[in-house]
Amino acid sequence: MPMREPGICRVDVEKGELSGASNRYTRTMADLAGLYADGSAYKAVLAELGDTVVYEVTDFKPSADAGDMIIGVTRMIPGRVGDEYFLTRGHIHANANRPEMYYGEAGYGLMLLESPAGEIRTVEIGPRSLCYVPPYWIHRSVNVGTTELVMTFAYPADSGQDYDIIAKAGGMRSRIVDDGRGGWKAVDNESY
Ligand code: S6P
Ligand code: ZN
Repeated sequence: MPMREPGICRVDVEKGELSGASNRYTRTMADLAGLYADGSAYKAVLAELGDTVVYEVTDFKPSADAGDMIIGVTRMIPGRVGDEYFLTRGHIHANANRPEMYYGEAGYGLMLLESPAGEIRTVEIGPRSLCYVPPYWIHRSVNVGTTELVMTFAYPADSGQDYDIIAKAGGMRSRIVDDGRGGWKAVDNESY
């Protein structure tokens, strides 16, 4: 393992980004086609949002070596498509036995997790809470609040992401929707 220089990256909670990040990627609603249950609501939100960034990831990746680590920030705007809260694409790590942690910086969200055996878990993430994503679990972030959700994350640098696992299954087993009282509830995904 080569030696590397120590470093510091500042989490800019206001901007929802990692200052000095080496990578940035963004997702607009157009990039999220097919993820939401309500197709006509999706078209309406797509027209309304245009090129607005729905979520953005900034990270620092020192290397892709096993034993190294990627650290970064995910920022997601609040909103719903029909009754379904805004979400990330979601994935399992390509090296599936790699874990991850998420730390809530601002806003209220949850991590929707699904195990290989089909178990579903929802872990609420608010400021100063730390979510553990165990190895082998598919994970997707959902903004169930009314403000931007900002989370710091860290995971092994050789994890990789497999997005097809969700696409091939017709989504995850559950969807996170408005419960009619300003909160959220998990319901079965009928396309699964
Ligand atoms: C990567 C880690 C996060 C997500 C980010 C966006 O393993 O879980 O950096 O990439 O929250 O989600 P997604 O599902 O679009 O990659
Ligand atoms: Zn991940």
